[in-house]
Amino acid sequence: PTSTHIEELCASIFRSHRETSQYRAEELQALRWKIFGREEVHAYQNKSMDEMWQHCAVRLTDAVQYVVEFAKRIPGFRQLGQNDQIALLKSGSMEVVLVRMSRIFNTENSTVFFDGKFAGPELFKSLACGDFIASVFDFAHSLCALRLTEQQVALFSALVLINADRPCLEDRDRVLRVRKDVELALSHILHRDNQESLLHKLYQKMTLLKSLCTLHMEKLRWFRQYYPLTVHSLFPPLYKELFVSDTDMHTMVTL
Ligand code: 4D8
Repeated sequence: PTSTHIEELCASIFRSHRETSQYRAEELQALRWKIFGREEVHAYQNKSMDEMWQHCAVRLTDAVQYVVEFAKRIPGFRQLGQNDQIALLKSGSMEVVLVRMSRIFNTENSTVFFDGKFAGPELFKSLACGDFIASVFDFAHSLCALRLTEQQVALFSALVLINADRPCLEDRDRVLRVRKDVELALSHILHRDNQESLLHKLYQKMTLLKSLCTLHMEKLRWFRQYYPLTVHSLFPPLYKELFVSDTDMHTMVTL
């Protein structure tokens, strides 16, 4: 690929990211003063475990939908086979949500924008997975510490999604070809920004993301043991298709 080709790819992925991220950086900055008060936090903490899980599943699915839209706009993604598009989203969409969380994370008080205000980890107490929530917040801290630009976040997100090592891919070579271009695009902007040392750190973050998503799946399996009907009847179809292994793909195939 020529350097204009790579420049165009950078611009295109950046545009896709901008058009599919719910909030702009300036908007978020202006929202920082909105923090849940004690009473509000208690109301979340006093929800029953299944009620809070369902609530979070709905919020998470909302965020995932924007990531699906982002994926569709990555040059080359739609040209992959349907099954490979689904396989990439199954393993990568949660990871990109967690990357996006760092845009919306306030490191000064360890809070994240959730349900209209900023919330600390204690708000999620009734999920009964404190270790998972703590790891997610730690990850947000560590990603924020890299101080990525929006363009770097965009290309990193694309790289997280287009991963030829994901299980169940039919045409791995094709995914690899798309990935090579995204890698070139990321190296290109890191070179331009004089931040080549970031590349290695970003690859380390991908390892962390993978373990966080494994933990999410473990927590979900655990929850489902106790509340199979909540998952079956009340969780959003897209959430189930992505994260519950024995669910058919009905929503996903209409991508
Ligand atoms: O832009 O869509 O408004 C988190 C979810 C973020 C999970 C969302 C969440 C986000 C993960 C709800 C529950 C990150 C934004 C809001 C909702 C990502 C935790 C907090 C999006 C960025 C912040 C702001 C719980 C949005 C990790 C795990 C899920 C379970 C079902 C138990």
